[in-house]
Amino acid sequence: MLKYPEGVLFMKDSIDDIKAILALRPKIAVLTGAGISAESGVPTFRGSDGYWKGKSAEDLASMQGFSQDPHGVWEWYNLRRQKLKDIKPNPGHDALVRLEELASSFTLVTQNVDRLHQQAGSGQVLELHGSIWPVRCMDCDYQEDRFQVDLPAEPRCPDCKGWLRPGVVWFGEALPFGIMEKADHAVRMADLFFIIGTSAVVWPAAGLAWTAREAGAKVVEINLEETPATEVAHISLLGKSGEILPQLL
Ligand code: BJW
Ligand code: ZN
Repeated sequence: MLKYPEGVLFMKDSIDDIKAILALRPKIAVLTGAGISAESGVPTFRGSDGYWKGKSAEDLASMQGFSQDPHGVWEWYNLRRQKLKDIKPNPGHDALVRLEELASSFTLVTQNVDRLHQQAGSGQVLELHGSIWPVRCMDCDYQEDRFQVDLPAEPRCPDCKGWLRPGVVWFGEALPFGIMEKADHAVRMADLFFIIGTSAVVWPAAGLAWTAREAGAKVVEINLEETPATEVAHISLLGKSGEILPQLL
């Protein structure tokens, strides 16, 4: 663990304190959520624009939701895929690429499925909830990245004609094998942990904030509003991540 210089007080709103830690080349772990992509034009899940035809993420992003209405759920994903085609990373994504250069080790953990971190140039990204671009068959082992946005409304497997589904993690499903262990390890090693643009209500991702605090990291939250994770944050910066993150560098 880093020894912090005298005078670093960890005020709830102090950007200078974060800069002082960054000057020491800390080990950094970051967890991002939909809020970091909001300024690129990607709707968040639990904001006013998060509903689709009156349905919430909890209704749509589950095997139950898909079984009840596969056509409707694919319509939702196709719409999101189409939107993403014209969307670019924003200054928040870019700032995380530069933050990586200031750290002695850096792990970016995201709940986002939009791949905007990778598009911005972030190196290794742990995608806890998968990605919207791969499709996989529900009946056989077929899977591949499909970057074309005009998928049919009921896409079928070319091998067995079973239903294809997006390569994301729905409620009640396990996260990709081994990924939580990697994220947990990085967070436990970190001197500084950022939790950015997430409502911190979806587990196990949200639990990383509590893990970071228990393991001794300084926890910095960046969000438009307070969340359940604010209680474990040493520093809580209220505002847009695309405006706050560049100020740290
Ligand atoms: C800005 C901003 C700006 C806006 N700047 N900020 C423990 C307790 C209770 C429940 C559970 C538990 N453990 C597990 C559960 C169940 C469940 C869960 O968490 N439920 C709760 C909701 C109650 N979790 C699961 O089911 C997970 N699986 C699991 O636990 O498996 C166990 C298992 C093991 C072995 C075998 C089988 C099972 C899986 C969770 C999957 C979540 N999937 C989704 C959909 C992904 C696909 C898709 O995209 O379609 O992931 S749901 C949706 O929520 C999506 C997101 O990644 C996730 C989190 O949302 P996020 O990113 O936080 O977005 P928002 O909209 O909620 O918040 C945005 C925030 O940004 C807000 O705070 C704004 O203020 C802020 N903001 N603009 C800064 N400019
Ligand atoms: Zn198949």
